[in-house]
Order: sequence, then structure tokens, then C-alpha cells
Amino acid sequence: MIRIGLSGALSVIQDKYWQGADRSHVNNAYVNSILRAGAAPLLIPVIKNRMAIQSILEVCDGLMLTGGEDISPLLYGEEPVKNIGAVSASRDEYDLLLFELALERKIPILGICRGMQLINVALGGSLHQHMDDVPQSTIHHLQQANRDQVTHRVTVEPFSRMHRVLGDSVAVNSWHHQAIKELAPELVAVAWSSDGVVEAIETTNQTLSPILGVQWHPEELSGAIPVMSALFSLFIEICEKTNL
Ligand SMILES: [Mn+2]
Repeated sequence: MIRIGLSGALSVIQDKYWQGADRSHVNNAYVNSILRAGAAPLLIPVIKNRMAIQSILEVCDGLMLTGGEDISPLLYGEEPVKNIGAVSASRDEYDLLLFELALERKIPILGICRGMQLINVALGGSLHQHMDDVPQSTIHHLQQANRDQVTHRVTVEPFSRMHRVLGDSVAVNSWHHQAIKELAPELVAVAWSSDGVVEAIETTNQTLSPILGVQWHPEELSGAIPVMSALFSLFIEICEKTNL
């Protein structure tokens, strides 16, 4: 079975019995999306030990970078704006290490939401820190509807890998207040919302790991919407081919 490493999130538990416990975790929506695509999910705890991460990635055929906090703007040469959300230095360091070591192993990488933004920043791009401050961003990207509801459409680039499963246009959920500003040189934008926000990325550089990234949360939709589960199947298929 193809094994997919999932990046973890950190939280401190507010609970009578586990009060203050520091925890690495992942939303089961990601886990279930990988299982539905016929692969085995493997949670990688939030650690900074390079050799340990290297060793874990040796048994992974692909890496999925999951959602989470805002990325520190210091990483793309900016100071924080007033409306930036929570950042996590520990998670930034961990995600950057995961990405670097996955590239070293040349295994395929799927970035979701923060994961897509992380890939862009790691490769030299930058982010809009708060889209409400950007006049061109005119649609609502931080939906109040449930996570499994779609709220805006994206247009998909016909020559992209994702077009095969998503088609020309698809409705997505939207749970972000940041977005890609300058795209990293190795990346191409392959989907946009109607206000021009980059909603998906890929790489065309054959010497890099295959990279897919989406700004929405397909893991919350894959149970009910076939094209969203097909996106995970596409990623697993790329992992299988890369692994040959
Ligand atoms: Mn959006």
C-alpha cells in the first residue's frame, strides 16, 4: 500500500484530565481522504529532529502538508500586518523541514491551504497577509458555512494535471484569509477564484518532486463530492508512478 506522510498540527489541550498537554494531531478528514483513495495515512508528529524526519520520510511515498496557522511573514521578508492571524514558529520550522526533506527524496507533495502557502513561501514566493486589506479581493474567502459546504467557484487551467479530475470549473469551500501574492519561480497557478485569487498550484519543473497545492479544503468534501475524492486519487496515482 502507498504510504502518505501527513504533517501534524500542535495544540495545547484544554480539558479537565489533560489540561496543558501538548499534542501533535491531524484532522481525521485528511486521514479519511487518504484512506478513501486507497493509501495508508501516516501522521508525522511535530518535531524538529532532522534525522528522525528523514527516517520517517524514507517509508513515505508522498507527503501531504495540511492546513493550520498563518506562516510568519518574516519568512518572506515582510513585517506582520495588524490583521495577521496566529503564527507558530515551531510549525513553520517543522513544515519547512518536511518540505525540504521530501524534495530531497523527490517524493510527490500535496499542499492544502496553509500547506499550499508553505510550498510557495519555501520556494521563494510571498503571501497576502490579510485579504480584506487587498482591494482586488472582492469575494468572501472565509466562509461561515460548514466546512463541508461549497461557497465559491474556481476556474481551472486546461493544461494542468488537476484539470483531468476537476474540469474547467468547480465549486469549492473556502477557509482562508491569506493568499498567494508573488508566486515562487518554480510554481504555476492552475486555478483562480473570480476575484483572481490563486486557488491551486502545480510545478512544471521535472527535476523537482511533483507538487500539487490547493487553497480550499478538499478533505472536507471528499466524502460527498466525487471530484474532490478524485483529487486525492490523482495524488496517490502520481505517488505510485513516482515510486516505480
Ligand atoms: Mn477561496
